[in-house]
Amino acid sequence: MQTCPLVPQSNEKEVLKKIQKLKTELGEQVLILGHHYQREEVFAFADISGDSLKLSQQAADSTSPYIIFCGVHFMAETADILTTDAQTVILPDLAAGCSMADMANDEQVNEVWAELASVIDVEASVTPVTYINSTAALKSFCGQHGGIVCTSSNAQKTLEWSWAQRDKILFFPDQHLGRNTALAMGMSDELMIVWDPLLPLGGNSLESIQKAKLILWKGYCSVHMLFQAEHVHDMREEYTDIQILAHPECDRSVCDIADFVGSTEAIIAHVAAAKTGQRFAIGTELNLVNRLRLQFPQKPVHFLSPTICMCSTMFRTDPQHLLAALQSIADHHITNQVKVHETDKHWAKISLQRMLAI
Ligand code: CIZ
Repeated sequence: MQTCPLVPQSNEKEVLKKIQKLKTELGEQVLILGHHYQREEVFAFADISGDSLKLSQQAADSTSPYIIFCGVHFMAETADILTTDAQTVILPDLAAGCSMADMANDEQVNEVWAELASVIDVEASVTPVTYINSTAALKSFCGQHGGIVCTSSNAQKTLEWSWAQRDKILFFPDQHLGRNTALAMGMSDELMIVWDPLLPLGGNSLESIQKAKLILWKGYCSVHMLFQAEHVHDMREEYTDIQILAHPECDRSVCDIADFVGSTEAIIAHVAAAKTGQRFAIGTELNLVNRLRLQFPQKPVHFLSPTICMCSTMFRTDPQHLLAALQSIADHHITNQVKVHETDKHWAKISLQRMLAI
């Protein structure tokens, strides 16, 4: 794989001007997708912005020969899976990954599946569900084993679908999205177990595995883990009228006491629909919270944590990398292409299509 040589630039204004010029020249040849967590200077150039569900749908519908995905690696992989062979997906900085996605790999998930098969009839009783924040190999695993992909926007629907297929769910890699969603659906704690891939039987007894309806992989998002219940209490003490909005990747102790729990799209819609003057403290990635603050100056928006926590890998895509990606298209010398292996692509597409169908 070829990587982008960065265009040497010190003056950011010049870089932004060059991006605009190249974007205009390339016209419909290129579609720029921007995830909500992107920094403002990059986000401003997105033709379409959204969460991974919306962006994967847009990628699937697009006919542009080049798609520049301003996001992280798993998102670009998803776009490549859903687009045609004639389309090229580019990730401006190939080092833009997701530490949570790295918490479950293909080999580990296959080992856990085999371990489960040693104690229960795994193919007949377990639906594997992977959060979209995962590698193409895990989406492929789900495709092959009758499973599905989910995002934080459709987690409840995908869990409903999955339990309609089989009695149990193996949910990876984010335990918090799985747990918070199931709790909101009324599932009791006794029916959920956490599987630590480093321990025999995930650290569980045979009896608890047999009883479990939801097996949660021991993964997490390090950014959302920084929000704590005491931040919610502190905000409420300072502002009596405040509403606390939390992302479902946050710990249960935060989600349980928040006024609203939802995906980025749901959080944005909630703030947009609120009455003027409503104050919010939001527990999700900082770039999105700052954007909401600017977008809704009549609705005071606070970051839920007193310490700054932004997704450092999301932050990697800067204007310089975006410019280099556009330049590589203009020069007909594509760099930073993300291409999923054909075998994974086939099965991963099946699990993504199951998600898009519900
Ligand atoms: O689904 C996504 O794009 C992510 C990672 C979070 C969200 O809630 O949108």
